[in-house]
Amino acid sequence: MPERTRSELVVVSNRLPVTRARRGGNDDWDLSPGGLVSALTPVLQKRTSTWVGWPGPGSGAPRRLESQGIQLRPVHLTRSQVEHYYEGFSNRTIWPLYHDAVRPAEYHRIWWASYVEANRLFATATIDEAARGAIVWIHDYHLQLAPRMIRERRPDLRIGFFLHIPFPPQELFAQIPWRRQILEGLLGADVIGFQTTVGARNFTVLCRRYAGAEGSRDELRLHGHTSRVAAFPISIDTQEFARVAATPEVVRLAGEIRTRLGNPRRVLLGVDRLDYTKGIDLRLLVFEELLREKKIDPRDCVLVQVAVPSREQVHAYQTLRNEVERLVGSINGSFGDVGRSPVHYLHRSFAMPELVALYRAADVMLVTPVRDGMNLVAKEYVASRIDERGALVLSELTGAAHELRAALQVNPYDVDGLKEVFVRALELPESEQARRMIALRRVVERHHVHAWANAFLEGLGA
Ligand code: ADQ
Repeated sequence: MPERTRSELVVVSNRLPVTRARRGGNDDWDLSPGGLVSALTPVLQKRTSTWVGWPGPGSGAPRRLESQGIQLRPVHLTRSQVEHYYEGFSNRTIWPLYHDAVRPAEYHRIWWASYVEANRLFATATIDEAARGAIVWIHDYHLQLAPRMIRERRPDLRIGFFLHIPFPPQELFAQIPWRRQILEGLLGADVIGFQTTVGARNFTVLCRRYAGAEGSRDELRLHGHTSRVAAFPISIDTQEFARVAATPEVVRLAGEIRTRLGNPRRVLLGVDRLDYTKGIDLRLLVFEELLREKKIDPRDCVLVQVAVPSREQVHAYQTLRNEVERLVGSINGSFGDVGRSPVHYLHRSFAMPELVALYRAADVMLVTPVRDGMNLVAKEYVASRIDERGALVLSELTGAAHELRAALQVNPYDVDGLKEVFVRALELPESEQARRMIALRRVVERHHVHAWANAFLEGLGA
């Protein structure tokens, strides 16, 4: 292996944030835009640093990469590891279970074995990259065993772990046949961060019960090692959203979107990864019922639903896609007319300025997950509404609801409650829109993603 400098900071996530770009007949790798990348780039560029992660299926990434002064260390996974560790244990066991088991979690020993094996691969790559006394920041549910695996071989490192999704209560977590190993894996970290205090509390209760850990609510001890447990609610690059929202291009595009929709009186918007936790189907059912009961007039009200393709190899996601597309078809078939559709469904990814233009074009933003660690879309909508207009309908079952108190909050399982709040949002007087939006904007202005990253790293002693 060529000589290289080991890193003072190593970030580890399942996915390496890169996309392949072909330039002049050569393959180049760019850092993909996104909240985590924009939050961490300034921190990473301040010192020698490496990002460890899987470059994605069949990407053919070389052993080492570099982009914008950050070293990238690809972890290559076999087809079987992708199937068992990633699609299996991560996305069919942990993901549904941690989201209130809204789909049944499946337990297979072969998936677990692969999860252990893959965590070891990430741990080994991290150990290889980290300088003596370095800071290691591990992200998310795919890598819950890595903190302990790393600590066992490198006690000199400061290890942080942040979970982006909810951490479930005892009644659910207790199902996992390997629950003790997962808790012990996480307790290898010095700082363990969650999106909410509820998640942090669930974790401490479980560690005492199933891992034999001792300590208080925010400090746990196991085998002579102490971990700090706390909530670090993630946020967005608020300034960047506000800057993009003010550009003439986005203002023009927002106007153009409304024109292309036929200048309806009201535009409702949903923007989600196509995931069964996001409540897209519930939202469509409520919209359909309101149309049927003539509480919404399809001639002056349009719903735009943007759904980014996600985890398409997993059966539950294929079923969800079919269901969403069936509902869209049924609503448009029943309530549309020639040249006029009540629902505009876009199954693809958008560049950030286009997304911000959609946020600016929407009178009502619908964020209705049945469970969500945080939900950045809600925060992005608020940050983009520099005009202090628009209404945010927000599920109580998101992490964001803990902070965005001035949103129109709703229990997504309560169909009548949802119907009421949709109608209320559509008719919200401008003065109330402004009052609420000003309060919401204050939250995201004060608490942005840079503050989040700094708080976590300070907690780690960086
Ligand atoms: P996700 O489940 O992916 O994240 P979310 O927080 O809403 O959910 O983030 C989605 C991101 O994708 C947003 O930044 C959004 O702008 C972007 N996006 C959505 N639709 C898009 C489209 N069509 N084109 C381009 N971009 C699109 C997980 C957890 C969340 C937690 C985050 C961060 O499930 O609860 O908030 O991590 O910790």
